[in-house]
Amino acid sequence: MSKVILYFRVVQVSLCSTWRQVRIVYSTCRMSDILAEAVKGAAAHPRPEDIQFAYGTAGFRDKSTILDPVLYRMGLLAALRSKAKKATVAVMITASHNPEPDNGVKLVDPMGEMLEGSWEKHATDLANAKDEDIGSALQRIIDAVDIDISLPSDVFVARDTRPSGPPLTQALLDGLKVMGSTFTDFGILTTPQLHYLVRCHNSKGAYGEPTEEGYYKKLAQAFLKLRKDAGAKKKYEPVVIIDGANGVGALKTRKLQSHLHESLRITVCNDGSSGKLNEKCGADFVKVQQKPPAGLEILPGQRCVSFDGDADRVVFFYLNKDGVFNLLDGDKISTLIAGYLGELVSASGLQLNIGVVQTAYANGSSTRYLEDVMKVPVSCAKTGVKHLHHKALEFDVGVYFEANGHGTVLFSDQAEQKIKAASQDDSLESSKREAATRLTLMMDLINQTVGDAISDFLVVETILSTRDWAADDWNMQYRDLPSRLLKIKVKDRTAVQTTDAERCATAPAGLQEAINKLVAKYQQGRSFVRPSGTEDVVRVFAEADTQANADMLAHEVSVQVYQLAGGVGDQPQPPCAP
Ligand code: NG1
Ligand code: ZN
Repeated sequence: MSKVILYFRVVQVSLCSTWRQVRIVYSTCRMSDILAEAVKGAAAHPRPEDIQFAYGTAGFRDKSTILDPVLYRMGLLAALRSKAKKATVAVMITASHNPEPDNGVKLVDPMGEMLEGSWEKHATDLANAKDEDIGSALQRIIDAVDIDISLPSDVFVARDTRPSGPPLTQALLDGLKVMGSTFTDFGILTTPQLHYLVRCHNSKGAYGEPTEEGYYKKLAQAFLKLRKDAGAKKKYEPVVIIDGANGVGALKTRKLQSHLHESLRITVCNDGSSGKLNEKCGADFVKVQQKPPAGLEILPGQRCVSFDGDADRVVFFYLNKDGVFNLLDGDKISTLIAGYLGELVSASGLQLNIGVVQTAYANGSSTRYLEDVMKVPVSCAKTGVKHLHHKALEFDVGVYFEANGHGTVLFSDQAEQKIKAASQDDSLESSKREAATRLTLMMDLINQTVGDAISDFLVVETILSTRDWAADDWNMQYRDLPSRLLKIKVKDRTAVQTTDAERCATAPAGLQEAINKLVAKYQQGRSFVRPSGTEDVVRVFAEADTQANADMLAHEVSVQVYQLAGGVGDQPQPPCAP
């Protein structure tokens, strides 16, 4: 006789204005009913047979028009993840820096971390299951993870400003409802705000107040306290122009502004009122094109900031007195932060090790500066913040940034305790206690859950103000080596495989040897290739002593990728002479 297990399931969820007020009506049902309903629900979210989806470095990302079935299935999966973790999880609907017609979805774990790696396979399997097989696909996950399906589930949901966001949210909520999950739809948020909220909620408020207002208050309070004793400045000007990428970062910066009072004068450009999301603007455009975004009028010396489409990346830039564009990317941000935190740690007298985590895309000059001048240990991780995050946990204070501006700082629990204790220890010299107090404020200002453009921007402003630096002073810490990033279309990008944190290609045969030979021709040459996790391309990176050489090395390596890894379309053409 088959065992009949009765489960509670939610049949009605009424959303009220705050997350706390969710009215839930329960009824009972059987697991087989839930699975059958999941299959039935798929009829409204049919999956096209000919498309394969993959949960990549940033979840699922594709043309928004084909994502409806994926969102429905991620609703089902998020409910299972919540049951498995016995905690609230979150789902963010965004395609970050991609063009507006794209969209995407990623799951966020209870403490605001990226979805645990082993679940990416479950996500991919469920997204690719035929409509009629959804029940068995869910059952396989339930069995593999040993999930107690009778447990309740709860999911936080948010999206960026893409027009495809609302219908995709609906598909996600359909999946959650089928699973009988409670949920809170926060509407439009930045990705890091959602990470913050789920952590606050699961830590029962220990990380902060679990509301959007609470987020602004936490950051603004720390920022204002860190500025309180700032004396008159000669070089640092509290004036900044923000390129909001025509996305959510612009809207949320406006909300933050009122909390900052007059401490920082922010002009928000590319706020979505006229331009398109990420079109000729935003952090990715500025970093890859190495030029200012459209939509900004800037004078030499003015400090400018670019966010990406979901405000988890930030880069700074300025024109020098000769009008030449200068980029201050994730590498410059991490050296700035590591240097300052290092000084505070030594001033506090605490024994804490600080390390920096980069990827192979980090500019070679930044790595040398950190290791040789600052004497800070540097680790290299695979592309994708989850890899950097993981490595950063090995330090008491781990600063991690991708060159493109995605990054944050992690303080270990032990470091946090020591810092807090020192800040309250009356027996310590006042200078030590003050340094520890500043560290506690920096911990509040930093969104430790994930890279956060708004938080990182405030951290940089704090350090520049403390050091009384203009953008030029910061930029002079080290000089970037010229670099070039290209992408090549190939038949199957998985033909390219890598090892050693992606710095060495193991397939196709002969590619790495060819790269080595080319690199040897150039002064300070370095190059590597890897398949993108978010686009159907192979990325080629090169750096060398001059821009012309970096461009030529990148081109020559691209030709090798094209020839050895099954390039499609026309063979890459050499760069035009300047
Ligand atoms: P892919 O497409 O895997 O290179 C890009 C970025 C990553 C990361 C992800 C997620 C580069 C070269 N790559 O990944 O660093 O940010 O997007 O958004 O910038
Ligand atoms: Zn992003």
